[in-house]
Amino acid sequence: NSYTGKINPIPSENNWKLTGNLRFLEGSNNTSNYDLVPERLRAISPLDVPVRSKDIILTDSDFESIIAEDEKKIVPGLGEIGSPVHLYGEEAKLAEKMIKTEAFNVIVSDKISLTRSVPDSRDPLCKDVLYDKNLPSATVIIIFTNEAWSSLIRTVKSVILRSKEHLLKEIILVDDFSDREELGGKLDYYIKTRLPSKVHLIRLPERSGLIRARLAGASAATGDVLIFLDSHCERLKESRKSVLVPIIDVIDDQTLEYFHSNGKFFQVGGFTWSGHFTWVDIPKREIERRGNPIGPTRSPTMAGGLFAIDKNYFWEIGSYDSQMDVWGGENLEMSFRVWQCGGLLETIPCSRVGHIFRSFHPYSFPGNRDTHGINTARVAHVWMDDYKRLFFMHRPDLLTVDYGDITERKEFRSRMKCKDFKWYLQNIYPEKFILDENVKAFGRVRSGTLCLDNLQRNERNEYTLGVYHCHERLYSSQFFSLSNLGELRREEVCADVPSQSADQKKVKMMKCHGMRGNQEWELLKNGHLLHKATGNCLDSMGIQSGDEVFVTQCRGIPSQVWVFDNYEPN
Ligand code: LR7
Ligand code: MN
Repeated sequence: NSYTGKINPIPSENNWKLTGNLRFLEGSNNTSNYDLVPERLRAISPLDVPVRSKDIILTDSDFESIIAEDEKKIVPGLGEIGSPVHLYGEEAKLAEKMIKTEAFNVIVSDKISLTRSVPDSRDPLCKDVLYDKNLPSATVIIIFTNEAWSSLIRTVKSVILRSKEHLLKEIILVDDFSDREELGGKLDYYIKTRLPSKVHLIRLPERSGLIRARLAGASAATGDVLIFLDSHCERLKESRKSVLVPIIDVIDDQTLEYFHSNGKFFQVGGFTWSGHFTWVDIPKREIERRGNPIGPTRSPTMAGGLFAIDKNYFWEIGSYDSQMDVWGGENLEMSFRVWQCGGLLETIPCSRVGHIFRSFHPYSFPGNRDTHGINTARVAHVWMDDYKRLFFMHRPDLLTVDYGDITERKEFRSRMKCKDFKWYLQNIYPEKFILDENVKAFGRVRSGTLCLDNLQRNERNEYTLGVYHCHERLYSSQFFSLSNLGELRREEVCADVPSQSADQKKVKMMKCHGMRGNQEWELLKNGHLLHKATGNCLDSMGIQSGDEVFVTQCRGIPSQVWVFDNYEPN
């Protein structure tokens, strides 16, 4: 067996032997789906697997000694039941250095057993659930590009260890053109010698991005259900048109501690108008609808990485937008598409998957393109109808970007007679605040030459409301709405004057609670913004661009007059 760091594919007989596990692909017949897969990814036959030239020749015994070295690093007992691992001295320093390239602590990961135990983080009620014996079989698809060795192998082993043998048809690893040495020949060798024969590896012939990597995995799958990293098939049997996601537990990026809440609390997926996935509380109406705390819980969107879907339904419902690059956006695309085209997206509370949340991407973005932004522009154009105005208000730069051709996706949408985005907002996500609909006023809020402004604060934290020179155009930082509930608000945060706070007069922007109270304002005929609970008015007296506004006694003076760009008639 040979392997070099070179990634230039040279087909050879030799390589086919290396990846003998790929043989099953010959038998897979996804004829009806196949044309949905981009041409260059279709040719996933053993002979097309990239082959390495022979600069460095590693033999089986070389691999054996490399693997033995890995095993020596493992400290038995460390990290068991998901406990944290702390490093000291030189090792801690080295780890810190490596976190800068890996985005998580590989030194710790290397020390933890590849089959370590994790806590059972499920709601205790889950233990009493009886599952059907006969369930559809599953293909687990794990994609990666230049991932660290030990965490990758631990992922595979945890799937094998925690799945019912007869339900796990196969695991398909899709290598999105990694160029790390250890993911080359060593991985082939490891799979061949250390993992069950149902573990297969697909090598993509070029860097394809996670969307096309998943498509490649899906096109090779032979199981009934596709699982992108988890196994919860029982529900799929009842309802074929469901996309199911687990509760995602957090594995700490520094200590690899497996965190979990008390088993009962979890959130579902939302989105921001700037095109990002967010977590939101389960709406009251949904808690009532699902009845049982461990029942499938509808989610407006999903995080994207971990889900299960009926294989045929995956193709029927439009698989993925294969023109999306590298990373980002495909999760909202799939979420909107599934709901708008008649499917369901549900969280299965008894299903848990841990995930290492990294603070940056340890892999390259070819061309340094903002793939998240560009992919999301595609989502906006295809799925969001007029509501894309709100996305592009946040990202005017993307209005002119080349986002490629979307004809096929639009054709899919009309062929499938998918519902529009308004329907989605009204029926699937009625809690979502629409900045310029069903509000009393919206846009810039002007007092002289100054406008209310978030002053670029991080809106996840509380901040004090300020003003800035009015922009010529309406940008997100100056977009405020006066809602029908009387909130002076932005997408998630509301102007609040805390009744007990020490600096009574400042206005805090904090999470909207929807209960009026300290977040209720009234727009008076004279343009004053009256804070109902304190009876004071919003004032810009004596302040400059960049300063904070305040509330004070209402006095009919110009600094208390605020003019919105738009007022709703009524
Ligand atoms: O070009 C690439 N090719 C790849 O194969 C880029 C990435 N990848 C692989 C990568 O090696 C990894 O295995 O794709 C996988 C996901 O990449 P991450 O781990 O960098 O992504 P993430 O966890 O930061 O991002 C989340 O959002 C993404 C949007 O495109 C994807 O949907 C990810 O799968 C998704 N991850 C999750 O949903 C896990 C839970 C996180 C949350 C919330
Ligand atoms: Mn991830």
